[in-house]
Amino acid sequence: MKLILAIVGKDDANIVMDALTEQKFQVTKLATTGGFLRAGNTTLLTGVEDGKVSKVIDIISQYSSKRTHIMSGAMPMDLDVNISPTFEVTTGGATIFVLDVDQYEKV
Ligand code: 2BA
Repeated sequence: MKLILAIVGKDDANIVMDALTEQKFQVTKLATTGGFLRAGNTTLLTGVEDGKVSKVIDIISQYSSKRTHIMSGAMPMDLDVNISPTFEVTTGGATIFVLDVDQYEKV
């Protein structure tokens, strides 16, 4: 079994969850915050059999859009780049981690 941990944009979270639950995958939604932009995003947890991982990734990819954020002020980290009053950061579609699950119990 695998645990799929997907970080998606807040605006995409519900449609991704709907698509996963429609296909009978169980999902848990966590409200999270990105360390770079310090903006809210959503982390979805889905536990699935190994053979269904690619199906879940396909669904998440299909409903996660790329977004460009225009940020103003100083860069949030001390980066070796030209500083301008505004800068663009692109996020998404989704950042996906697939982890091995040693044990899965419902008691
Ligand atoms: P944030 O950390 O707020 O990052 C937002 C976007 O800023 C990233 O989009 C990336 O385009 C950019 N970015 C992040 N760190 C950067 C840096 N040091 N220098 C320049 N640009 C940087 P995504 O890659 O799509 O990531 C979206 C969110 O997914 C991230 O929000 C973070 O919450 C999570 N994430 C992405 N990769 C991760 C990782 N390896 N480990 C943990 N969380 C991750």
